[in-house]
Amino acid sequence: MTLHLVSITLREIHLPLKEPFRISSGVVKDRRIALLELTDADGTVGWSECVAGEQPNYSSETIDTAWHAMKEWLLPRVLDAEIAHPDRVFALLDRNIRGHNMAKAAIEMGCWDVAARQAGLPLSKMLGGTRDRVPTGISIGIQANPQVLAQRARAAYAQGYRKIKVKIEPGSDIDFVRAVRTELGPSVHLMADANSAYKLADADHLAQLDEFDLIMLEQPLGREDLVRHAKLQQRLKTPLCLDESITDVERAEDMIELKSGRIVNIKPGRVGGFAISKGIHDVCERSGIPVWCGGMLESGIGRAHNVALASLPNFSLPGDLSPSSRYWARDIVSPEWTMDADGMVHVPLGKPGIGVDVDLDRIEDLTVRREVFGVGAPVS
Ligand code: OSB
Ligand code: MG
Repeated sequence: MTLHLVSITLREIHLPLKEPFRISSGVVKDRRIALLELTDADGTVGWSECVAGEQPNYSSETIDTAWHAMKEWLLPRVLDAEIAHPDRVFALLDRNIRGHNMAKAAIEMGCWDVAARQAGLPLSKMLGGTRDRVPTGISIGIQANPQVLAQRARAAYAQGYRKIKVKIEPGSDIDFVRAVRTELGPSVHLMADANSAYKLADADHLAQLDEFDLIMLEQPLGREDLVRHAKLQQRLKTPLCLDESITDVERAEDMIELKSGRIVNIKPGRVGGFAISKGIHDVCERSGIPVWCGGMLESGIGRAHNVALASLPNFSLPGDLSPSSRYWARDIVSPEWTMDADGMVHVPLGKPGIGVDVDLDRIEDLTVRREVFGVGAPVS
């Protein structure tokens, strides 16, 4: 099996969220999503999604920087190259190109879909997945007041979600989490995500969260702050989980060594794709650190990639994996992603690759920008 990509089409679609999603660093209403359609010399077509947002408020990347990085530096490296296995793609993209992990990941993950289809394997199996269902979780954005948040959380729990995550920021934190814990009772898996909104000087304030028995507190401090996260962890009972800080395998090793956190959120887009995600998964597994799959408000294509990754054995906590209807009036894949009565998403194991059909007509309707590279590209 060898990859030999002859054409990659980049499209930007606009997909309105059902409701705005607010985190400590910004709000998003309409997603601008870059999609990749990758064609191999043997005719196999794979799909992937770039998770970079419109604004650089989560990481430094945006859809526009990712588009630029793919067009100028990254796509030329994979087009017409003979690639023995998709686990080689990250190294090919990473040599002498710093950062741009979401752009690299989009290409790398598309290569995994192509390779899985060539091998006749579901993407989950291609990656080493062992589960056929994965538990869902919901990430609820910052709400106007604690009562509204508590009602949102109650409704989500009633729908079947196995984990409730609430976004927090200074001014919308302790009372908000208290209201949700009171509403849901003590046994529901509840957590909070601060997206780097605090400083180490807020340690005493954050320690007030300890009384709510959160399963974890995600990324309270800055993305480069592994040392300060370690100091904060010493002062909190609540386990810290790192998201933004874990950008590669070495950063996961540093977290473990420094005790900066006890759990890792793996987002394949943040770390440059599946090969590095698997590396982080393995390092954490050896150290007894649970991991779970984060989300970036993906369309049904990115969700397919996340579900496949979440089927690996050490993804032992529910991810930020919600059904299509939580985000969109209508998704761009069929069937849409749903959860069963137990709050589980089924891993599609019935066909090769991502396991859902891409609705090309709908994508064409939603497309606002399109560029073809390789075969079919305009002659310049
Ligand atoms: O920090 O996990 C995060 C969305 C955008 C940016 C950052 C984050 C999130 C989420 C979304 O929490 C989770 C989802 O996709 O449902
Ligand atoms: Mg997060």
